[in-house]
Amino acid sequence: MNPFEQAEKMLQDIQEATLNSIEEAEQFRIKYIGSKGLLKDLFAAMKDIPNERKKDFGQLVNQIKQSAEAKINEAKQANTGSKKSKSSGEDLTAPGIPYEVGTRHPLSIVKNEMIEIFKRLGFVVEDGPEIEDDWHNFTALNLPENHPARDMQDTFYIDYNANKLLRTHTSSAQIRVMEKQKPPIRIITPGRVYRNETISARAHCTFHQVEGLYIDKDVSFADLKQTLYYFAKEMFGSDNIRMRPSYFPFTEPSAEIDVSCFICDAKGCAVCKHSGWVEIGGCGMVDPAVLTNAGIDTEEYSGFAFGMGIERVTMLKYGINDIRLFFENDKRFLEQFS
Ligand code: 2U9
Repeated sequence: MNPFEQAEKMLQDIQEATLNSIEEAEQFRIKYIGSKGLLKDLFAAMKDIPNERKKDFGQLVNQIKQSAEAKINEAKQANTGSKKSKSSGEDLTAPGIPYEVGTRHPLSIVKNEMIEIFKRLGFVVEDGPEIEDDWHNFTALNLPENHPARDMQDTFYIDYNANKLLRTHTSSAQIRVMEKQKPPIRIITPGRVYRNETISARAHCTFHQVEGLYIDKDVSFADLKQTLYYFAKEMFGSDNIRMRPSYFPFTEPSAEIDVSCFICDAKGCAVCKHSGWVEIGGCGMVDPAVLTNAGIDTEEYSGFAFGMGIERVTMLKYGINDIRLFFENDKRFLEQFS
């Protein structure tokens, strides 16, 4: 066959071809117009065509190319759209199933917010073990054995004789920092704590705290108040706090911290029990006995400390009325914090 005959035959083959799938159309494309396809051979044959017939031959080759392309497009159109793929039986045009993106737990959101606020004041995050010993959880914090204040924090003992218990506050982590680091110390210890409490809407046997500790020369109660004032303003947008005298074994003087009710603007509501104030934690000047226990010279240094429950802060901020919701992993609850 001369090149003209070859070209005529190819055109006829192309026009008569039936392509039943995308895969067949692709094979067809490779065979005819692919980089090593038959059409390339025809173009190469052009050099052997006499000059006076080159134009006709060129037109024929172009016609072949256009016919092949049209055939491929036709097959593609006929085999896409809502048609099912023959190979898998899947509808390839069906919309995808979106990935479910998880959300941060509300306690993590609020914990991180609290950390950011205290970081802006120069506090550094520290951590400690959840399984503690008697010294770090109690004795060093001015709670010697048989001290009645130990009853305030019903303790889970892992092994009483082996001196292993679950920490009842993150203050134990702060004792560990004081033992290894000289002042100035400006730390917060966010973390999980455990207390043997009956579970109810207001109390749980495990919860989370952010405790803070600042030890340096000339640290005063005014510094403590200003720190908490800044926190309340950043966290709740409330620019008014008050301190009520209280008692903690590890601080003297001690106080409970109230913030003016940001829900009702202190006019009185269910959250503040119509008092205009909500309690957010406790605080005080570190008892000199605690500083001495941790090897810090009380002639040179003083410090303040504070503690807040993350659950309580979260409940206040989002108007949540049952602490158990935090531990049930109910998606309907958790998804509201996305
Ligand atoms: C050191 C010395 C003193 C931390 C403090 C409180 C007062 C307090 C409660 C708030 C709500 C516990 O989670 S809660 O139930 N905490 O009232 N915490 S002073 O005092 C320290 C800490 C570490 C070395």
